[in-house]
Amino acid sequence: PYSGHIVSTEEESLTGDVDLGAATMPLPHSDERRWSDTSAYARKKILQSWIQLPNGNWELGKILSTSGEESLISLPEGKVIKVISETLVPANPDILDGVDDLMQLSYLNEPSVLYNLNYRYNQDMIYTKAGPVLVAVNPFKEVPLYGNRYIEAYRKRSNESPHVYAIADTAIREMIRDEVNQSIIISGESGAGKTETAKIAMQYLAALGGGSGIEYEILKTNPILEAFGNAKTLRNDNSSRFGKLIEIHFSESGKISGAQIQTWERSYHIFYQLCAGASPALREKLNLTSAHEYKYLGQSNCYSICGVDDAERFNTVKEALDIVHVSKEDQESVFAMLAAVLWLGNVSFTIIDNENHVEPLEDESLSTVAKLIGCNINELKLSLSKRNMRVGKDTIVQKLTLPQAIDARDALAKSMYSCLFDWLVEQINKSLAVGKKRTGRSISILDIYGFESFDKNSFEQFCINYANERLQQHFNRHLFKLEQEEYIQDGIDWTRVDFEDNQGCLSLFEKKPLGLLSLLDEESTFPNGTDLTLANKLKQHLDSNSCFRGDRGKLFTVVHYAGEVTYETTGFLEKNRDLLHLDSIQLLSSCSCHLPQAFASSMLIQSEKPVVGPLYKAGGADSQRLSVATKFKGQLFQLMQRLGNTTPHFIRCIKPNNNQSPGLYEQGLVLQQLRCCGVLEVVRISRSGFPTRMSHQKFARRYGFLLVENIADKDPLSVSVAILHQFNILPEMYQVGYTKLFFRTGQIGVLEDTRNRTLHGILRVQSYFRGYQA
Ligand code: AD9
Ligand code: MG
Repeated sequence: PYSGHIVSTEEESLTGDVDLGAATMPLPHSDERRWSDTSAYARKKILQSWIQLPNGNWELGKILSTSGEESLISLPEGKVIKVISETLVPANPDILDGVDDLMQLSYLNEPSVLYNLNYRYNQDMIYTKAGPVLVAVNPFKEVPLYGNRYIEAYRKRSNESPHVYAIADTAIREMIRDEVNQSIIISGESGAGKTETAKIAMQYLAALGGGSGIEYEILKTNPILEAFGNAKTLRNDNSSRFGKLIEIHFSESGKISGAQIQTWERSYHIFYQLCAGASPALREKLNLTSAHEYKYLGQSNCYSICGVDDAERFNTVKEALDIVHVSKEDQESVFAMLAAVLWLGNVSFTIIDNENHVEPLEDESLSTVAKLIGCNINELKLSLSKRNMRVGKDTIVQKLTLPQAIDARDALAKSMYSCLFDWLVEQINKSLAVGKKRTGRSISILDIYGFESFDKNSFEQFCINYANERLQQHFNRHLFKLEQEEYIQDGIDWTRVDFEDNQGCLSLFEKKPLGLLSLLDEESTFPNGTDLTLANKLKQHLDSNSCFRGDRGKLFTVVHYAGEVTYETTGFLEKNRDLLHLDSIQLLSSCSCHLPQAFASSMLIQSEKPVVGPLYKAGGADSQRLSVATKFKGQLFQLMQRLGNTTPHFIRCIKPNNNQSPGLYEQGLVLQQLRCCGVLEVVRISRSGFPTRMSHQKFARRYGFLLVENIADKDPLSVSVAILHQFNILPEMYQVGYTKLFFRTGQIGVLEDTRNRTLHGILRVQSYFRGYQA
């Protein structure tokens, strides 16, 4: 029934050191992934093959026979089908089932990779290596892989299976050995397990570097940042709404001496926790009611998370705040700001004239906000109903319509919350500060949103994917460096190794003045700019770029390393302009409470000191502020600079299903993530060099007997070179190093064929004689 079904997959292959020791060895590494590329000999040896079912999933079949262009395959449930041999994808021998490094697979094609991860996942082996990268598949249940016994085993290196602990251990060792800072870069989709993985890594570092007590504080930053920075989303009950880099500092003796945290973007479990867990006295003071009463919290109609007790969590957060030395008074100010944000969301408006201008209703919400932030109620009213605009040297006052007033209200709430988050991180950093005695040694853990591609992609995906493009380049360059080191060490000419980089796509984003970011900023400054004029502008200037494609209307497509993503410009300009107005900043600075004042000054600093790039003048707005995209780019550059001075270790988290349920492994979903997080890219990169390596000795031993000329007494290098010549292997297909031979993919296949044919001949002759003797 599946006959003639053509499978289309990307090219891929395998790499690594080939060990061709015994005659019963597994098939050598080769890039044979299609039947047609498979040598005649290999075809005979391949007993199993992958068949793609109409639903896209791969199934393992036994090859019964092959005649002409068709093969008979038996499937597990006893069905026998006829398929076009072309569509078969070779499967690995059973002996390789569940290998702990994908590079050990003989056939490194997509179904084999998927199968291997699944095989391990079914046995709770959620970690697998892909060369230098650790792949972690989210178990969505507790797995018995953590805790002191495991930490001890990895510290002593008595357990060698892939693990986050092993990565953390390597980072510590390399930090001490090379005196170079390290980083652990964790990426993956929402809900894939990045934050959990980061915590597991921190746990290991704290266990090994602990002693001073500061490690305990560092671990306690997790519940605080999760309360203030995480929220329940459709895809993850505990989704981080911010990116986080935590830099853990070590003393000369390898003990933790402090830490620093950097974050980007933010949001909220804490609101629910506050509503559920505040003491009666605090409730009274903040005029708190239940979460149901707040408009900002009611938008999703979800007030609780299965298995989570918000009140209990609130106590955990308060304890953690004590531990990182946030004073009780400051804690109370923090809760007052939270309550103010909640009440602000309940402020409503009433129309005051026949031009639809509005002003806030003077009710409990408005008065509570004014009380909590310590401002005059009339000033609060003014700032939510009027806007001062500078036109040339004059200032004019504009009255707000309902949508404008709602925007102003929400922008104020959002920026207060984001300032609060930043302020909190600052307090934590003060508490964790290393002090003057900096040793310069650190391990940074980066927990950052992975590449995203949805049916509809907007400004958020645009920024996230741009960041991932940068991280991917960091990753590529690191792999390239590792490869290069090996080539140089063995004295071969590495300039002949071409690595395809993603620089093209990055330039599309960053080029000035004609790149995506510059054009976006330019259009954002035009008062008459719209989503459509932006789309047209991009198409007009970028259509000749091979990484860009203009589509109809507001759509455009970017060719990312992980695949094409089509973006829709709807909302781009608005999201890129920073909506907060000077009036709101002035309001905050007039408050009598210290937190709002601190917020106002940090907002002013932000708008006056550009990190990177030109100042952005919002059309019609009143203060000079950086565009969101430019700020994002500046932060990204700072991040890359910090990572640039470290030895990176990569962990890729994979989400095996979208239901957050254990034991369910969806092939299509996993495959798409393997592509996005660059695991298949590792394979491609290794393949573009000389991925097959064999020592001169091994090569001479294995193929020496094929030589016509008898030079068996010569040294392995001469024998190897003689073999290469006799078989006319083209010079561009191999390189001779000091200790090893390096081959392009597939080259060993020819030699293997000849070797095996010859061996079979010898065996036949031998068995003939044995038969004769009997
Ligand atoms: V998001 O981009 O912040 O929305 P993350 O951070 O990738 O996302 P997170 O670490 O929060 O995902 O993991 C999601 C859930 O998966 C957790 O709440 C756990 O229930 C589950 N998980 C992840 N890793 C593990 C693990 N190693 N063991 C057990 C896990 N459960
Ligand atoms: Mg997270």
